Amino acid sequence: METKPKRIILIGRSMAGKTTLCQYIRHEDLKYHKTQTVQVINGNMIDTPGEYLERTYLRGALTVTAVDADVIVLVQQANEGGTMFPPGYSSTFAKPCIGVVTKSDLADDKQIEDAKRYLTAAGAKKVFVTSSYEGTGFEELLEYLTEQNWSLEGTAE
Ligand SMILES: Nc1nc2c(ncn2[C@@H]2O[C@H](COP(=O)(O)OP(=O)(O)O)[C@@H](O)[C@H]2O)c(=O)[nH]1
Ligand SMILES: [Mg+2]
Repeated sequence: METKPKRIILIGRSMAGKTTLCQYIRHEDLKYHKTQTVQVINGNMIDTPGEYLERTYLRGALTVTAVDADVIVLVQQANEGGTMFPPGYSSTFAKPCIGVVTKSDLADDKQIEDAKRYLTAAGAKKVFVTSSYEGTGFEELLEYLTEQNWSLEGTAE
């Protein structure tokens, strides 16, 4: 089975948990060593500074950084109580786009539902709910990222 490395770019505001998410996935990679698929992810995650999203004049930098990516991951903290992602934001990239809700351990059900809704409105085709502290939600996320055919379901262009 041949897997082409997929480049994954994480976008989200400062403190949303992007770097922790990257680290967690790298750590999982050691655990799931037997599957080469997760290894494909390792080393191919592009973390981005929150300022790129928060400052309008820097948003162009995200578009440029994302040119090399295969999938866009919008990262939303579960208990943010708002979002930096405008509706339809994913259309900026014309790439497959998914959402990750982080820090579910800090949020109640309603907050998690709101966070999911923000990501869906931003254009995420699928949303995963995770906690890097509790280690929850990663199996589904990793499975999705390592599917052979997910690039086929991305935005048509
Ligand atoms: N409770 C909780 N805190 C988290 C989680 N993930 C990250 N954090 C904390 O949130 C803060 C910001 O995380 P970081 O990964 O640096 O965010 P970044 O700015 O998006 O890269 C740090 O203090 C982390 O320890 C999580 O799943 N649960
Ligand atoms: Mg960071």
